[in-house]
Amino acid sequence: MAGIAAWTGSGPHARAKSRFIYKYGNNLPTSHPLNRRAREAADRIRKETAGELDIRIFPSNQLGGDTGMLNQLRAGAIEFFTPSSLAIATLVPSAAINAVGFAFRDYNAVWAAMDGDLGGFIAAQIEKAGLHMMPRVWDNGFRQITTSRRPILSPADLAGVKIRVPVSQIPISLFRTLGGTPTGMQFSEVYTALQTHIVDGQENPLPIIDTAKLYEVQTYVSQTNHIWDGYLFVANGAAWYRLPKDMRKIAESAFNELCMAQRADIAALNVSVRAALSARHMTFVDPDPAPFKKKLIERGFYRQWRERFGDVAWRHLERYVGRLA
Ligand code: X2X
Repeated sequence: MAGIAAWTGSGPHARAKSRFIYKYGNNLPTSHPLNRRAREAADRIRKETAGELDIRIFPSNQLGGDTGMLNQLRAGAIEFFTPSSLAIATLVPSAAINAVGFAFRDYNAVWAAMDGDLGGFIAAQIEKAGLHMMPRVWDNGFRQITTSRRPILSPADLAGVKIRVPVSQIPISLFRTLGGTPTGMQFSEVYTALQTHIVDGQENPLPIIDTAKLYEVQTYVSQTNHIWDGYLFVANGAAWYRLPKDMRKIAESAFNELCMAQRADIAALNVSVRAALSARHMTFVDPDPAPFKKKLIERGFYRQWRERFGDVAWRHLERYVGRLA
């Protein structure tokens, strides 16, 4: 970590002698709302604790890829990390229950679930793994497919398409079932892999396609909305409970409030980014989700994942999205 400067520390209390200096790593560029709002939260926490809790942000995979950061979080080498639902699944499989393909249709259902029993279920699973999750889940977004050669309009178009997905079982299973050729890869490798055509495409929400400049190396966007993905604000359990109670309260309320602002940022971007990316010469298509879902049902995707997640997790999900298969 030598030579890496945190993206923080310019506030009025930055030079106060802090009792707790905690590191927070993530995989996104500083221009993404997750980082902008997390920085506001860290500034506010520093101020409200009179500089005693100083959270230093390391964005853009400075501390390594998701797998590395998850290991560092468990070991206590970093105190905070925001894995996406897909990334946390490598450690807490049931925490990715919201990432079942084509489960959520819109944000009303997403936030009802994540701020309700489904989110509570996920938080409890994470706590059991020795970590602690802030109650509010931040927005990554609905994932969309980008490609370089041709747009994806139906599952048949995925045949022979090498598509990068996060290192996680569920998106690998999803794209394999749909007939594509998925490759699990850390986000830190994605831009170069697309640029050098190691893969033909990838899938991510529009705000990431924009802030990570994937439009420079991709041509088509297929708005499949195939997975709704969140960012879980997770702390190392021991490090979290080491903080005095009043400090935890300050931190949790700052994270929760700035999370709501971050969700609003993403909602605004969901409206504006399509035009911005079109202006950068990306071509958008809006496939009908029905044939994708049909193929998943026919090939037993939901049956298989129901078994893997277990009935309890599955019931929590179906309460918000209806019967899946
Ligand atoms: O790796 C990705 O594609 C990203 C940035 O969306 C996640 O964090 C899962």
